[in-house]
Parts: sequence; C-alpha cells; structure tokens
Amino acid sequence: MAFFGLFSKEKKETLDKGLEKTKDSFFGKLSRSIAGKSKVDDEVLDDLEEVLVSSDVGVETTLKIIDRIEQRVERDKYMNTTELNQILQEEIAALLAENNTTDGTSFTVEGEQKPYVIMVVGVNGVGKTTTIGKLAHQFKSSGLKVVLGAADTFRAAAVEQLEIWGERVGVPVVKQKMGSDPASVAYDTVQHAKATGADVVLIDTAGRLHNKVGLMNELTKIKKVMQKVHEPAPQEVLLVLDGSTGQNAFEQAKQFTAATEVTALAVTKLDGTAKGGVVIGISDQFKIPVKYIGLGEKVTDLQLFNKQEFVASLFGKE
Ligand SMILES: Nc1nc2c(ncn2[C@@H]2O[C@H](COP(=O)(O)OP(=O)(O)O)[C@@H](O)[C@H]2O)c(=O)[nH]1
Ligand SMILES: [Mg+2]
Repeated sequence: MAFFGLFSKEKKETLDKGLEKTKDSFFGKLSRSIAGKSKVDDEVLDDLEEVLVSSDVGVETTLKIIDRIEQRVERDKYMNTTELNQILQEEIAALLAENNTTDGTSFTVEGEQKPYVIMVVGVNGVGKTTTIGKLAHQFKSSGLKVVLGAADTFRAAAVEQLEIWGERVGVPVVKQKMGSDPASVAYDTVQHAKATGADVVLIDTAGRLHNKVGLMNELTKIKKVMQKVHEPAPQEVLLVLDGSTGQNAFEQAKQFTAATEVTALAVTKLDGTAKGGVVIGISDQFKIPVKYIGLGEKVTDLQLFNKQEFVASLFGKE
C-alpha cells in the first residue's frame, strides 16, 4: 500500500492489533446505531455524535466532526448510511490534518545542542519509565549515545525499574540514593552526558499531580539546575498520558500544560483499551503534538504518531 510508504509491515501490524479493541467497540456501536436506516439524517447524526462521545473522542472534537459531516450531507443532498464509514474516515483525517504539527517525525536530536535533553513528565503509572526505555532503544538503534537519569527518587522501585531498562537496552543510568534531590540527579546526568559526549539524555521524573504548585516548582527547579550545566536543556518536555484512562488523560494534559511548558505528548497503553479515540481528541484539541503512541509493554511497542496512519488503521478493513 503506497500510502504507508516506509511504514513497515510489522509496525502496521502492531498498530492494527493495538487499536483492535477501540475499533471493535467503535464500529460495534456505530453499526448498531445505524442498523435499519438507509439515509444519513438528523437522527443518524445524533446517534453518531453519541457514538463518538462515548468513544472518548471528546465533546468539542466530536462537534467539529459532526459539523463537517452535516456540511457534506448538505452538499451531497442524499447520503447513504453505507457511505458513512468512508466519509467519517475522510473527515476525521481532514480535521486532524488541519492541526499543523509535524507528523511521524522524531525529535531532531543531532546538531550543536548536544546533548539533547528530554525531560519526561506525567502522573504516576502512566508509563513514563517504560516510554523512556523504549525511546532509549530507538535512539540507540539509530546510532545515538544515550544516558538516562533516575530523577524519580521517591520510590526505590522507580530507580530500580529504570536501571532494568538501562541494562535491557544497554545504556548507562545516572542515579543517586532514594529520596535524594531530583534536580541534583538531573544535574549529574547532564554533566555525565557532556563528559562522555552523549547525544541524548532522558530524565525520568516523579509525577504527583495532586499538588500542582509543588509539582510545578519541582519541574522548574530541575530545568533551572540542568541549565547550569547545559544552557539549552531541556530541549523537550515530553508529557506521558495513559490512553486507557480516556477523558482522564485529557484532563491531565490540560492540567500539566497549564502547570509547565510541555513540548510533546506521548499517549500510552492504547493496546487493551477501547478508549483509543481519545488520541483523536487530544491531537485535535492540543497545539502540542502527539509525538508517540504506546501499543504494548515490549521495547518495540512505541511508535511515532502519524495521524493519517492512525486514522487509516482505525478504519482499515481486517
Ligand atoms: N499495555 C501497555 N502497558 C504499558 C504501556 N506503557 C506502559 N505500560 C505499563 O504500565 C505500567 C506503568 O508504567 P511505568 O513506566 O512504570 O509508569 P510510570 O509510573 O509513569 O513510570 C507498567 O506495568 C508498564 O509495563 C503500553 O503502551 N501498553
Ligand atoms: Mg516510573
């Protein structure tokens, strides 16, 4: 399929498999709601609206999609319900394309700003450490020298978990003992990266959103301290969101982007959930690009988010 270009067969299979539950749930609801109806009329559009909202696409994005389809029905006069899938796919793809963000491209980590520091933030359990491990693997595989910083110092297990990823992927992990100052760990990590000529630094952080001011202060402090060793750091602040929490992920994105400057988003755990529609809403509603999607627990289960591939997979025939 020419559309997928260099998108490998294996990656497409991971994406298709990861989105299976979302797809089954969405099209199950959709076909039930249009059963017995031949024409796309107001009633069908009302039902479609409900299907989209209940699939975690989000109210605002749903309204935009319905509006587009209404305009098309207006233009084309008569629209058969059998055409609805195709039209829905086209309109969702067109809507997402309007959001002018880079698509399916990685961070540009090469160049003078070495090391390229990516600070990873998000609440506990969303998949930060796992995403860091997967990212480290991708960067290393592309020939870059990577260092990880264990700045989630609140739980002993957090440091250990990052070390396990470091060993698995074959990249060094800079750490201190549990309970030490996260900013100090971040400082050491960037310093280590500079001394060893590393290209990429990934900083793991603790996420305690229940204290917004505290979190904001802590993230600001980590940034400032890193800047003492390396002025452009952090070049990216990657917010990780758990896609399986649906609208909750949306809320977290709102709160975090209000609390600190976020430059990119990763939406994890899309496998095993029917709430994958949330990626459509997040991608539409936030100016910050969704860079990565998590589709499983394996090291290879992290993909660059490509809107067109995502929509094509969601609507793809089995
Ligand atoms: N199925 C699935 N599980 C994931 C994914 N990303 C992370 N996880 C799991 O989610 C749990 C929490 O991840 P972790 O990286 O520890 O989250 P953190 O607290 O934000 O660092 C772990 O059991 C991970 O294996 C994903 O894309 N898919
Ligand atoms: Mg962690």
